[in-house]
Amino acid sequence: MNIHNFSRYYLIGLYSLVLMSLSCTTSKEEIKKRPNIIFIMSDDHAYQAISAYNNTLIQTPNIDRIAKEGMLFTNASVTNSICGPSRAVILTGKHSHINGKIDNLSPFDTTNVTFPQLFQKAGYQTAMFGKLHFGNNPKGFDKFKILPGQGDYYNPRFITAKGDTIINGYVTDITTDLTLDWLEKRRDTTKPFLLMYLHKAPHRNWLPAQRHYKTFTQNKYPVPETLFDNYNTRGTAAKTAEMNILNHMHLAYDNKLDIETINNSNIEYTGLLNRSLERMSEIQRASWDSVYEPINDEFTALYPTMNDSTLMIWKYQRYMQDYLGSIAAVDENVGRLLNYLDTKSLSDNTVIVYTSDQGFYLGEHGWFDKRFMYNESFKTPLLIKWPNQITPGTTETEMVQNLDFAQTFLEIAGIKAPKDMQGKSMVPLLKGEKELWERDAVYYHYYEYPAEHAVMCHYGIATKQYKLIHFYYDVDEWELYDRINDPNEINNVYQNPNYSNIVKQLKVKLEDLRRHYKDSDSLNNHYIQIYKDKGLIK
Ligand code: SGN
Ligand code: CA
Repeated sequence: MNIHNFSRYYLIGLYSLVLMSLSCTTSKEEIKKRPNIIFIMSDDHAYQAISAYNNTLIQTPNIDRIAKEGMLFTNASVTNSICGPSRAVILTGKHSHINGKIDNLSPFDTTNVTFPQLFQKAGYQTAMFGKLHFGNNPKGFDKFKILPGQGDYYNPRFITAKGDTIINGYVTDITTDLTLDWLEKRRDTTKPFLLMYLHKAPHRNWLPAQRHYKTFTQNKYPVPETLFDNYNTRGTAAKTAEMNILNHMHLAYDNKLDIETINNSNIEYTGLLNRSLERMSEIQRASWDSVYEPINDEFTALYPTMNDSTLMIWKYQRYMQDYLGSIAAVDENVGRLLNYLDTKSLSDNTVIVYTSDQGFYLGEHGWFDKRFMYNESFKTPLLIKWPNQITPGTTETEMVQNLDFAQTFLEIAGIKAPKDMQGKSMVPLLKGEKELWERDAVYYHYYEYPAEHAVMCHYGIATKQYKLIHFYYDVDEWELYDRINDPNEINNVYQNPNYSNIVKQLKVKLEDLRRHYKDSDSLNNHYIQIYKDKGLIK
């Protein structure tokens, strides 16, 4: 090589190096500018208990702030209304029958690809704090501290990559402390972050923070229209479900009474209540007793005069006091987080999502718990704030599902979503580009049966106007609800001749959806066989 050629090659080499390093810096800079995402999820938080949706039960000013500064979804739902499965759908962007986590009984299959893994690969910092309920540890997180299983309200144990640790205090406050500590001290500030901040509250058995005992136990709440529903116009599943406040809510475990003094048949649940309180320190317990013991005395005096109706109302009030009391701490802590982001000037480039792993019954149809495709358990709260993208104070009525989170977050972060994810990015809705959004029906499938609360297996389709449900195990029953004319879903009009054409059309649509999402009777049989193999059913 002559000197001339040498300097030419040398210059070309140098130029490429400069270009390469420039493009690296640019992409690092680009990555840094990507929005942070904070996914806040509570466990069993009914939309009815968020004042942005309904202000007759509780005021949640901090959660509401997310909608005030962003978007409130009034038609968000889950694909399978139960904890672990909902979380698996969220992380994988795939229906339960595809990701394999059909119920709370089996562990999550960690060979599934989850969106946090993709975020981590793309240069995001990732962290998870609070409740996961998977039966194993999450993949794709730089840092996690999660509760084992359901976790405890008081002085809870946390699982970390380095082993378990017990943290004294109240779970909702602790989950926030961990989150703020990570944001403030532990993350790599040169990278954008994805943070999953997951509350255990207000899951059963609804233990509030000490500071809320007094005020909430004195409150009286409006009684829902359908509290005394007798399920006459519904099928077998509604009649046989074991989640009626009068008949299935435990006076001791749920209503926190020392029931041994009242009714011996409930003794085992006194034990359960004691188990949920036994983690309390002496001071915590004394504070609990000072508020809850007088309630016990009051009930003991009232009990002989009570009939089914007065007992139902009494139990409903007790249920609401503790359930809403445990939400008060969630709202305060969401406020702590929002204020932190403001103070640190992080709010402008952070997307904040507030949702629940499913909806919940607050006495509608006489129920507590969830699992059904009926309204209160199917619908989930969803509030999203994305500064400079979402017009503040917008209400969105389009049907979105927990299935859509993965692709939504990936699109926001500019990461390519795998082709086999089954949701739809909500970005067009968030940006107000409704014309780019197309969806006229959503699919649902619940499996965990027989199990606590005895909700029969069912799948179904919901459009904005109708809901068609097929209960297919132990019974073969169809139900149709006119969501617009019968929002309380009191009248099953499946047999009504006026709706026969609708039934026909919806069945075709349902089969299309099942094909589209790759669900089928043979897959049902596969899961039924697994239950049989485990001895859960005969
Ligand atoms: C527990 C509750 C049930 C609840 C399931 C599932 N019973 O088993 O009432 O339906 O969790 O909830 S309890 O006696 O342990 O409180 S989920 O949100 O985790 O799916
Ligand atoms: Ca739940």
